[in-house]
Amino acid sequence: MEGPFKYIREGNGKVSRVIRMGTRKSQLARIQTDSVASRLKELYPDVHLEIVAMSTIGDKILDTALSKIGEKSLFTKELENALERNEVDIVVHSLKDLPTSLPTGFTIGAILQRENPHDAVVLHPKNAGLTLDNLPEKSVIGTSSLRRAAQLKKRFPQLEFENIRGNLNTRLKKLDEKDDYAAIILAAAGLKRMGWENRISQILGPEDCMYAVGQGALAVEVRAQDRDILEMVSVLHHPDTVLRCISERAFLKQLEGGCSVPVAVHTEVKGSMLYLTGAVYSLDGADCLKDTMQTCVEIDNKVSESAQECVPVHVAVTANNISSSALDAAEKLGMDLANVLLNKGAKDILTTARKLNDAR
Ligand code: DPM
Repeated sequence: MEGPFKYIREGNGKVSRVIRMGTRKSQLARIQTDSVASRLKELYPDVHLEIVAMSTIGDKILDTALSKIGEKSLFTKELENALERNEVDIVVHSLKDLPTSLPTGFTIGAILQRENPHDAVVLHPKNAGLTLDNLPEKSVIGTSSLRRAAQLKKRFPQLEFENIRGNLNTRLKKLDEKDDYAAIILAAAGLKRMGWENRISQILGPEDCMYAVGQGALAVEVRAQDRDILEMVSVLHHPDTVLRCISERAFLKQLEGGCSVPVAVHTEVKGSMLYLTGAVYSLDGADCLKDTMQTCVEIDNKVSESAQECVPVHVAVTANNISSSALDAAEKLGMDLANVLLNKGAKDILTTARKLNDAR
């Protein structure tokens, strides 16, 4: 039992490899990590999974809007340090929290089937039965997402928008126990994973609010050189989700946007076609550039050889078990759509939004 791997002798005398999974300490992060752990356990009954919990900058700074902290890998840095030091082998994230480029040495080895990617309205109990359309004028909606605020300000000008921070538990508590917010906006996927689906009073469709790049999908981050672990987690890839998310991430990357810019997307796979709608907004939503493009992502059987030296990576995702021509097409779709919007002035809209946000 040589090498960098840790092994354990089980009660029955059998020796199993130990796979350590790093997670943030928040309840959502734990639930997400546990769900990937149980998938892995089903697929590989012989591996011994260990869960290592740690806090990140994003968990520690609770009073500042995410978009203002300015730390790029807010929720990921401590976990990546642990990966690098071989203290953990796998880290589970919400894909939307992972930057479009990862530091050297890391890659996304799996993207799991996407949950509902849309945003949801959670009402203060006193407003039960109402919707964003008929809440009283000047009702305060809590969100610190520039993307949500920009789209909803334009669509519902009679409402007011204010920041709300903290993990999901904190936010729901702030909503229910105080009278500061009439409603808050959260990702439906997070609410569902927490078992709070019953708090969703309205799902926002694309005409109201398009979602964030990668929203609703879980991602497994691993060491790029760790071929064993990469191969092990690659079976978790959900091909349609991977193609959609690669196009979304390529769109964001080409725009040079991060997690703190008002950029939104909507994707669909229909047959062999991948459709991507992408948009950029000014902070008040008044300026908006939006377009839709599509490409063919027919899954051929030419999957890239995993034994080859140079493993292709698409916006930090390694997916050797998915047709490389489909991955290339998805990535190109995102870049092409971004270039269309950049030609119409997207850069100016985003630069102004960033400056105004920093000055607040
Ligand atoms: C990112 C944003 C937010 C999270 C920005 C955005 C929401 C921040 C806020 C990049 N990450 O969406 O425009 O409301 O102040 C986050 C959540 C989930 C992953 C929670 C949520 C769970 C759902 C998922 C925070 N990251 O958005 O309600 O897996 O997509």
